[in-house]
Amino acid sequence: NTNSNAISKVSAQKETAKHKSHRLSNEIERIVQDHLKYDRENVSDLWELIHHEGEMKVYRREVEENGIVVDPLKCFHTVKGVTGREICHYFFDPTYRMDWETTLDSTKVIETLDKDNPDTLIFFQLHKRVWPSAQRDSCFWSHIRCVSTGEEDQPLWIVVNYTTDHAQAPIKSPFVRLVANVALTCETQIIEPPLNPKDIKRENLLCKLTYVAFVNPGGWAPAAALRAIAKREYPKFLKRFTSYVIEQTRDQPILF
Ligand code: H15
Repeated sequence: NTNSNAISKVSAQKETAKHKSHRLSNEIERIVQDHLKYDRENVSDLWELIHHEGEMKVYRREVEENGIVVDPLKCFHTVKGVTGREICHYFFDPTYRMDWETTLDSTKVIETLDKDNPDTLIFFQLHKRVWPSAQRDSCFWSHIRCVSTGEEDQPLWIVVNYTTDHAQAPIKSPFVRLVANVALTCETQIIEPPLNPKDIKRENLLCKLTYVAFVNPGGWAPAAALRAIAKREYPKFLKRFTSYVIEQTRDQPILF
C-alpha cells in the first residue's frame, strides 16, 4: 500500500537523527524554526476575524506592498478523530493533492531532494485562473517534519511550503509566479486517555491545527476581488481538506 509506504519513509526521521544535508537544508531549517516559534501564538488585535464556523477561526491582516495585496492569513481549527501526523501526511503527499485541492489545474513534483529521506519535495503547480488577471503558477519546496516536545506530549507535525527557483520551472509569460510562505502545524491531544495507550480510539483524538499563509500574487491583481476570493477559499479549503482526512482515516489504524 503506497499510503503506509510513504508514511514510513517520512517517519524514519523520527528514529534516525542523521540526514544528508542538501542545497536547501539551511533555508528550510530557518523557515521551519520561524514557523514553530510564531505560528501557534494567538492573534493580536491587528488581526480581523473573517470567518468563524464551529471550531474554525480564520483571521487576516490587510497589508499591501507597492499596491499589491499580500494579506497575511492565520487559521485555527480543531479536528476530531485524527492525529497531527495524519493531517500533515495528507497535506504533504502529492498522491492526494488533487482529491482535496479545488484551486489547482495541476500539480507536479519536479525534485525529491533526498531520495533516502523524502521529507522535502519541489512542486510546480498551476493555479486556476480565478480573477480577471494573468493565470498564476507556483514553484515551492514542501517539507514535512515531526518535532518532539516534552516526554509526555505527542510530537508536533509541521508542513512548510516555501517558494523557490528551479531550472525545471522557469517563469514563462503569460503566467505570473505566486510567492508564498505557508505552514500547517498540528498538535495531537488525547482526550479521556484510557489506562492502556493501546486502547486509544479515534474518539479519543483531537488535533489542534494552525495554518498560516503569506501569499504574494506576484503582480497586480484587483484588491477587492482577491480579498473576496481569499475570504471564501481559505475556509472552504480548511473544511474540505479536514473532512477529507477524517474520511480517509476513518477505518484505518491510528498513525501517531
Ligand atoms: O495550502 C494550500 N495548498 C497547497 C497545496 O496545493 C499549496 C499552497 C501554495 C499556494 C501558493 C503558492 C505556493 C503554495 O500552500 C491550500 C491553499 C488554499 C488556497 C486558497 C485560495 C486563496 C486565493 C487567494 C490567494 C492567491 C493564492 C492562490 C492559491
